[in-house]
Amino acid sequence: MLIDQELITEQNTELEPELFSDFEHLGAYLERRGVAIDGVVQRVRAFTVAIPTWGVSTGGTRFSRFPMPGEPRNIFERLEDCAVVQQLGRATPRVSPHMPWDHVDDIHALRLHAEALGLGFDAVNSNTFQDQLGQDHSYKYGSLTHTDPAVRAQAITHNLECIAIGEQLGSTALTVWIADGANFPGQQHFALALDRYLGSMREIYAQLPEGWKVFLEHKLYEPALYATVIADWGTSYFCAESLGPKAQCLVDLGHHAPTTNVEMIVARLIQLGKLGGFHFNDSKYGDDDLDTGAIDPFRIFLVFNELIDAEVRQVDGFAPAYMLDQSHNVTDPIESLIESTAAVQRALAQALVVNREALAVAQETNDALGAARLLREATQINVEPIVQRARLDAGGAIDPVTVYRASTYRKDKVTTRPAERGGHSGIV
Ligand code: PSV
Ligand code: MN
Repeated sequence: MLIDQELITEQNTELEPELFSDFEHLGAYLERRGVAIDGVVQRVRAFTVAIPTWGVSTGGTRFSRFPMPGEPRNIFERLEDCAVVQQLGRATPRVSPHMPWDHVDDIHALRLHAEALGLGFDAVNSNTFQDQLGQDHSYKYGSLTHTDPAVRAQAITHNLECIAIGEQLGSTALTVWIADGANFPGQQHFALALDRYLGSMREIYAQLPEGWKVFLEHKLYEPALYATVIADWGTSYFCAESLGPKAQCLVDLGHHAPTTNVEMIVARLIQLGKLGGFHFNDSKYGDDDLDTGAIDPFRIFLVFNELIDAEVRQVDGFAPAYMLDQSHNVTDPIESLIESTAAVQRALAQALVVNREALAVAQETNDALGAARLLREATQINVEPIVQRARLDAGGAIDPVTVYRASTYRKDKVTTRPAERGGHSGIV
């Protein structure tokens, strides 16, 4: 055990009377509204979200990175920290690796290490947005869309390697985000670049194993500052549709212009049968990668409102993959990931208590205020006892951050994980 189980039990025993009383009160309140609290708890308990391996390291900005003492230095240590998040929160049993950041020679050993920690692997993320030491060709002017076929071939090969690694790890999806684009008007021929992307992606798609999916992740800008090849959900949808049924669109909440109606994009992709999954995070200005729900919890609720709507309507093939994609610059990543997981669970619980029959009536009768009230009411309900109960029932901590702070986990790691190098810049 990474965190002393005694500590969890001790704290849970102390908090249980208060939780049970709040839970009973909330149960009675929801019952009056026609919602059975136990059903909501079960749904929250069944929900899982993957953790990115890079999310447990201290993040950085383009100016600097301030490493945290005791932070993990390799994938094996990163998995340990992911296991702590899972031990306390019990909603994050899978990790999403990023290659080559998580590269090891013995992939089987990595899988066994994860299994011993009670973890499995989610989608593998490829990386053709950075050059690696000793690499034949540079991605400075693009990867899968590069004008030079040799560069494209190198990027394709890397993605195929990611699939091969993923197969050994027990993963069933590849996530492709490319940084390809242009900094200047005229620099890149828009149509030809997209053609080249499709050509490259077809080669990757053709090698997807049985039961695998490929997620296309769009992003408006950055690092390309004038135009990005896969900039929006429309382009992503077109590409996914052109590639075939195994290709789906991935929505990273931070990858849109500030006022974009992301929940509507989600609804559109659901309707078109192409919503593959999410990278959850929050932002105020750009792709800030802040903790989910830290800035605009209403937005994540509205996203879940669409997801639950799809579920209630039993939309064919609807099974999105959920992941957190955050950069923790000023917090202990373990704490941020625990809090962010809870924020996602809260949004789910709130979406589950929306009175959908009443909402449908309000929509059909053009009762704009009535419809808005139904959504607002759901977000005013304090669903915390549901989230806490789900965690407790699953064997986690009622108040995971407090337990983590009472533990000596990070302090111990400061000794056992001496820093390997100083701070450096870079968004990860
Ligand atoms: C790009 O900003 C992104 O959201 C992609 O998912 C990357 O793989 C990830 O961040 C990590 O840098
Ligand atoms: Mn992302």
